[in-house]
Amino acid sequence: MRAPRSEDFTSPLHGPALASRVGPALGVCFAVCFLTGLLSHYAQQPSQPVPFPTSPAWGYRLTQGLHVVTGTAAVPLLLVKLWTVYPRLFQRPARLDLRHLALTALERLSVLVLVASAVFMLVTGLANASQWYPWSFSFRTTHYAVAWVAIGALVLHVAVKLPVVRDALRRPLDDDPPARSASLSRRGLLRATWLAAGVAVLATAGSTVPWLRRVSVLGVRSGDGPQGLPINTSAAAAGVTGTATAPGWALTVVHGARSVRLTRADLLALEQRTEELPIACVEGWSASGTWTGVRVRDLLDEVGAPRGSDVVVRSLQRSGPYRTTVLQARFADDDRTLVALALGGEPLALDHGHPARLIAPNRPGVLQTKWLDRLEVLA
Ligand SMILES: Nc1nc2c(c(=O)[nH]1)N[C@H]1C(S)=C(S)[C@@H](COP(=O)(O)O)O[C@H]1N2
Ligand SMILES: [Mo]
Repeated sequence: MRAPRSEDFTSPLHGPALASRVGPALGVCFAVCFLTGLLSHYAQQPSQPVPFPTSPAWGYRLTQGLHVVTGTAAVPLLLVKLWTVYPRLFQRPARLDLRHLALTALERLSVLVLVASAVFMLVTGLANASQWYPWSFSFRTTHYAVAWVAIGALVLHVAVKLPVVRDALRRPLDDDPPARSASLSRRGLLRATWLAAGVAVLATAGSTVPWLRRVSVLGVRSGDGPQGLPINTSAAAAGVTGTATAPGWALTVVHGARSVRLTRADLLALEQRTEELPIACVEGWSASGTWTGVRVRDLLDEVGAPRGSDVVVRSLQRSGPYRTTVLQARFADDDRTLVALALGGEPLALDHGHPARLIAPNRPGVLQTKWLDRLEVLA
């Protein structure tokens, strides 16, 4: 017995011919995933040097949908890519001088970092999209930090491999004689790869695209939930069933020494506005709703808050990362931003945030605070 060598892997499915055709598709998925991920991370920063735009209202819905769809499509692409190149792991260094050995070791290390970080990104991303958290670290911070490692290693990898890719793409796909016992041709594997990526896209895109819902077996919570809208955290899970249904509930709006307390009846007596706005969850699902309620700007006027003020939004929830959010001035001043009291013409369901919830255009779902308690204007 001896350890395998790269020459032992004779299948035409290994090597640059396929790697350089699957690689670019994988690179595009990673690039789209990285850019949309940066955007999503920035959108969730409480303080933003460059204010995040409030228009188009469906912008975050599109970019986060793309994020999850390209990440899912990357899974079969990465698996095939690894299959095409793994015999290189067994390649002996061509020469035994120190400089060559060091370069080989460096190249392998960079590939190791790339593969490990890419697998980490896809596994944590998919787990998060299916609401499974088998870890104790903060998902967003870690997923964001490792993204930089992955993209850095990817850029290096592309730069190093560009000549090999160019050379392989110049040759026809089936340039060498078919292997005697090959049960699958290069063309065959390539077709199967595009098909698998296409199926992955269809299976998740329905979380964003309503008419794809029926084929989206992997789409998480696409059509369910009361009032035709999915639920992420229920009132029971948030521990607010009691406080959210208490007859004494009132929304407090505070600006410095001035404050008002508005019961649901008080809020319903104010001018009501109706806006069509999506909930776009970071997990990739999104759905549009017709929301009716009071403009946040009208409430801020009640306590004399000037335009351009950030607002801290607090919910009745006592623990959990989403119980308070910062509503940046641009969102607070946007005419479409509401304290919603109704959804689809019916009073807001308890799980959608009764007695009142925040809804703003082009804002990550995780910041659309439910079960409101207070709005505090920041100085
Ligand atoms: N107070 C509070 N608000 C919250 C959450 C939460 O856990 N607590 N979850 C957020 C998330 S992650 C999403 S996607 C939306 C979902 O709103 P929906 O359940 O009405 O569809 O509510 C947001 N508002
Ligand atoms: Mo969410």
